[in-house]
Amino acid sequence: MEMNVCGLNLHNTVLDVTAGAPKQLLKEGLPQIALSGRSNVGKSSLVNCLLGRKKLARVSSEPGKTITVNFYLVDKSLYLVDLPGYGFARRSESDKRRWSNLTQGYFKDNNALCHVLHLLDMKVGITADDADMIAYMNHYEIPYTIVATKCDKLNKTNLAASAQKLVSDLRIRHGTECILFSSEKGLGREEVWTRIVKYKQ
Ligand SMILES: Nc1nc2c(ncn2[C@@H]2O[C@H](COP(=O)(O)OP(=O)(O)O)[C@@H](O)[C@H]2O)c(=O)[nH]1
Ligand SMILES: [Mg+2]
Repeated sequence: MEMNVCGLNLHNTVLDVTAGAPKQLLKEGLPQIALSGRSNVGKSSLVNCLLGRKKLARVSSEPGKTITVNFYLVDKSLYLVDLPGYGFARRSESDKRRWSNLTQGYFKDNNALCHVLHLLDMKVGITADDADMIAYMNHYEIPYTIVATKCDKLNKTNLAASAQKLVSDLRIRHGTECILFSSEKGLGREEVWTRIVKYKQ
């Protein structure tokens, strides 16, 4: 695993802040690239893959119980921000409220946010909750790129076409790019890093 990408030393990565309440959120200072998506889309796995660490972010087959925003400080130069996942029907009303408070609190007046990587599982497609999240980002003019996760599960020959089809969905902002990704295979890791470094400027 390459641990020096785009001039960043990935050995120098720490989970700097875990925010469970809006007042704990960082919204200024170093540039932030946020990761959003439904629970189980492969967000923690992507964080681990990008940072070259097996267990920095907790991967689970169970829906995440903790609703927190995790700020990973990368080589003292940027934050990768892991937003809480959404879309679990079994979540209680109070959990949903906590999710909304924290997520909306994060986006509101955030001077450090540069770009969002929105994860979609290409096999699952755009769920109703994804559509809400995307509509929110469209409305507030938050810039985003789609990352199609778990691409190792799909037929290689159709990947590019499936990605194109995904981002031509009218609910996604016109002209949005889609990066094919697999944490399992490391596919797309370099491309995601290239975008992160480009967008953090
Ligand atoms: N086949 C495959 N499975 C993956 C990949 N990324 C994550 N998963 C699996 O999907 C499940 C949820 O992953 P996790 O990273 O915890 O998702 P999160 O809830 O979005 O943080 C786990 O069982 C992972 O092993 C991938 O690239 N390929
Ligand atoms: Mg997770």
